[in-house]
Amino acid sequence: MEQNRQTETGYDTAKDLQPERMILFAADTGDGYDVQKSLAELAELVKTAGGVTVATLIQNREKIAGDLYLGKGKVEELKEMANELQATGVVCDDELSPAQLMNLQDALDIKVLDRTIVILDIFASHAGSYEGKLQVELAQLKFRAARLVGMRDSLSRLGGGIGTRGPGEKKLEIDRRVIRDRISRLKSELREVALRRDEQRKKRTVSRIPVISIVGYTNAGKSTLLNRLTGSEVYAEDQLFATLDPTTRNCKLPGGQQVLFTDTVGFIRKLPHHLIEAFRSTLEEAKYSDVILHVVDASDENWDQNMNTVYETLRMLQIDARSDKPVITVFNKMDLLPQEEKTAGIKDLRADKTVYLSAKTGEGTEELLAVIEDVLRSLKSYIRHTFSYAEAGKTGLIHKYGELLTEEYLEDGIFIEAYVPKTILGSLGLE
Ligand SMILES: Nc1nc2c(ncn2[C@@H]2O[C@H](COP(=O)(O)OP(=O)(O)OP(=O)(O)O)[C@@H](O)[C@H]2O)c(=O)[nH]1
Ligand SMILES: [Mg+2]
Repeated sequence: MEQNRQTETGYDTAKDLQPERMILFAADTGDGYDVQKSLAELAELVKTAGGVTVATLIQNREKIAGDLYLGKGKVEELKEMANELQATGVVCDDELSPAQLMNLQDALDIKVLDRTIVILDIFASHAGSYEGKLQVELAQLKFRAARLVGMRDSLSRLGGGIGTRGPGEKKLEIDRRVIRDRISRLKSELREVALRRDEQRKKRTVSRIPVISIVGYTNAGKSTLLNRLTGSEVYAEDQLFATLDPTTRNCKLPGGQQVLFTDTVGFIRKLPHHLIEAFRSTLEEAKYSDVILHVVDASDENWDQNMNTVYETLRMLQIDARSDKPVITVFNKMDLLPQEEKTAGIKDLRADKTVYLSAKTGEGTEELLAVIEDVLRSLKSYIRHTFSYAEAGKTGLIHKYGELLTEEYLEDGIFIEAYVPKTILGSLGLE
């Protein structure tokens, strides 16, 4: 898919540039964090942003250096590597401070980026909707404003993302005040979009069709699963953050019940703070759902860490998975696992239900649908009651929102056996 590419500095850069050759680097402070794996993920991010990784460099050190992030000797080594490999830039796996960024740029004399810039860059090029574009711009500006603190003439060195040229004279003219004004305009525009979305949500709530939100690490297969379940053709691609805009599709469960599935932006470790703030209303989709469908790529060797990241991000968004609403964890891409490894040791103790499937082949999706029906039923109460004929309105409610098992017209009233949503028990006088 041809994407409109608008990078950190606002230039359209997709067309004529050679892929940037990047060296990735990180410090290993021995805090138990797997730096090797994190760099592998960073390489995926760089690839998605249109660059190639030509080498990686890790330094073991107890503390991150405040001035250069790495030690002086290591920076020298990085410089030699860059010369040798004709690298056009370096990418740090952590977010660099403005001082680190400038000092490194001085020392290396090539483009210096970090994980946050790369992620912002990807979001910028993948944003499709009006809201998505506003959100990305807001995140970029807030990020830029934060980095402007204490900087004057070195601004031109903040050369934006992969494939991006320096900001140029025009950008230098943008001072903090302009940025601040633009930020408040964007915020008010976003508030309006969010209001409109709230209204849509309310309509959905009134219709009482259960909403199931699909969450998960980026590239876990969320959109592929949505397509599989609802027969739609949402963009799904082997790249990070393919989806940024929430998409809702409806689906009829085998038992006949209508449900809505919502697919949205994926999570990742170290999701930039400004992005979370800007994308809050998008990321919070899950808050307004009845059930959370957590998709995990079981073929990723970091599946358990990724799972934790998703739960942590949900917590950060104040979505208290499980205590609020049921969680169904879907271990996806089972087709990629060798037969003997299937399901062995792969589990999620935090989920209410677990399903193993392949969104690609479709194997296991019937079971998932059955589990969804089961879980939705657990959100309902079983009732057996005879309503007087004067209460016909109540039986109407049951027809509309419940799952009717028996209805008999007797002398003294209407006998009903049904599953009804717990939320309408009050209106039925049965609480
Ligand atoms: N082998 C295999 N590949 C899968 C399966 N499900 C998804 N994929 C592939 O995984 C990649 C990512 O799938 P998406 O559906 O775009 O993943 P996503 O979770 O929506 O990703 P983002 O929107 O980028 O966060 C695509 O290349 C899919 O074809 C599966 O069950 N088996
Ligand atoms: Mg997707």
